[in-house]
Order: sequence, then structure tokens, then C-alpha cells
Amino acid sequence: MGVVNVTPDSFFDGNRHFSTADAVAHAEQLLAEGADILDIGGESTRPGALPVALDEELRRVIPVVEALAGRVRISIDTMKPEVARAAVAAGASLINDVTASLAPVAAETGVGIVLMHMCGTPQTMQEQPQYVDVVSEVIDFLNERAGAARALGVTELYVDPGIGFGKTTEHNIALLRALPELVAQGTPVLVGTSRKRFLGEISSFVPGQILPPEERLEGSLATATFAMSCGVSIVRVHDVRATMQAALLMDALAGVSGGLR
Ligand code: HH2
Repeated sequence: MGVVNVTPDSFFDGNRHFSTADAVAHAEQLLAEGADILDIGGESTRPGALPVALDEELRRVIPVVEALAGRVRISIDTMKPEVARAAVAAGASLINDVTASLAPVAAETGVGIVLMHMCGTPQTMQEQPQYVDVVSEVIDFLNERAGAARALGVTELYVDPGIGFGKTTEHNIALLRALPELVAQGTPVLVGTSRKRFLGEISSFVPGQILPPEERLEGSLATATFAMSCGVSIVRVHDVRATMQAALLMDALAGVSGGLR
């Protein structure tokens, strides 16, 4: 899943392709690089991000969805039911729901959904995230949300531990280590580590120094590859070309045909 943020303030690609034309061109580039799904978002969820008004979010994402519809599977990354509905009407077939609350919209429109765990809201989530046992709390939450979505009639579901969403570096690592356990719950799993802060913290050679997002590709690839080896179904990434190279190698090692071509 390739990330297309049509925002001025996303933590990595904010303002890189904020106009409709630039966003569509970027999406086409990710498509050419091998993305199976493009995740279009018009509101940043980085810690402390300012909320975006409904009209503005629609203005950002809907023309991009319309321009790509029919050429690739489109996912809409939104916290607003109105945006999810409008994006599905424009051609999206997956709702990327970081609030894990939009299953009624997926049920009503007949599309798939990603249910993500977040502790708090983007405004507050990194203040002091606390868990007794992060792994069991996240898994219990996702199982409960997936069950509720199924009860509403949603048939295509993914769960996501929400790396970086109200989690410390230790929480993120614990959740990544627990991916086999999450996969074993039976609902397909999506993971997004791409360019996130904890990678800059762990991969830095200088103690106390955090590598900036531009220097987190290596950590992104390491964690995406790890997630693939744990059996996740989707990795959400900014760097499709590099991740596809890693995925093809993983396929070859696993003996999956198509990995050697
Ligand atoms: N991470 C981000 C946004 N949406 N959705 C899911 N399901 N899982 C994630 O891990 C996830 C997500 C954050 O990344 P990005 O979109 O690049 O940044 P921003 O929220 O600043 O736009």
C-alpha cells in the first residue's frame, strides 16, 4: 500500500504533492513502482496535527480519488464518515480507519475496512501513552472491533496495531515483536512503520540523536521486511519501489513463484 498524502503538514511527505495534479502524478509514480493499493489522505495524523475542516478535506482528496479510480485499488485514509462515503462514491473500495469507528460506513457502502488501534487522539496521543500490557490490550481491542464490524456485515477486514499512535518506542517494538500473535488471531493484518520516529531513534549511531524522516528508509525497509516475514497482509509505505524490491526478495526466499523473475 503506497501512501499519498494530499496535505501541507504530513510528517514525511507533507507539501511534497499538495495540489491535485502533483498528488495524482505522485500516485501514478507509486503505481508504476508496483503499489497494489494507494492510500489517499487529506488530514495528517502526526502527533499534534491540527484538525482539517470537512470541506477542505473533501476538496483535497476527492479529485485525486476520481482521477485514479478504475486504475488501481484506492483506500481512503480519513477519520470522517462523510469523507469515507464521498471517497467510496468516487471509486475508493477500502476505508483506512485510524479511529476504528467507521465500520458502519463500510457496511452501508459494501467496501473493506482497516481498523487501527490508537491510544487517544492525534492531538494528545503522544503525551504519556500508558498500558498495563500493550500487546494484550491492542490485540483485545482489535479483536473486539473486528467482531463488531463483522456483526454489521463487513466482510473484508484488516486490523492494524497503529505503530506510533499513542505508543512509545518500547511499545512499538513490543507490538512489532508480537506480530505473529496478532496474525494468528485470524484477521488479516496491516502494518505501517514507514519513516516513523521510533526508527530514527533506534537506527541512530549517535546516542540521543534522532535521525530525521529523510534518513529512515533503511529502518522502514527492515521493519517492513520483518512484518512480511511475520505474515502480515499489507505494509503501508511511502517508498514503494524499495519496498517492492525487498518484497520480491522475500518471495524468492520463501519460494513463492513471482519472486524470481
Ligand atoms: N500511519 C499514518 C497514517 N495512517 N493508517 C494506518 N492504517 N496505519 C498507520 O500506521 C498509519 C495510517 C501516519 O503516516 P503518514 O500518513 O505518512 O503521516 P501523516 O499522518 O502525518 O499524514
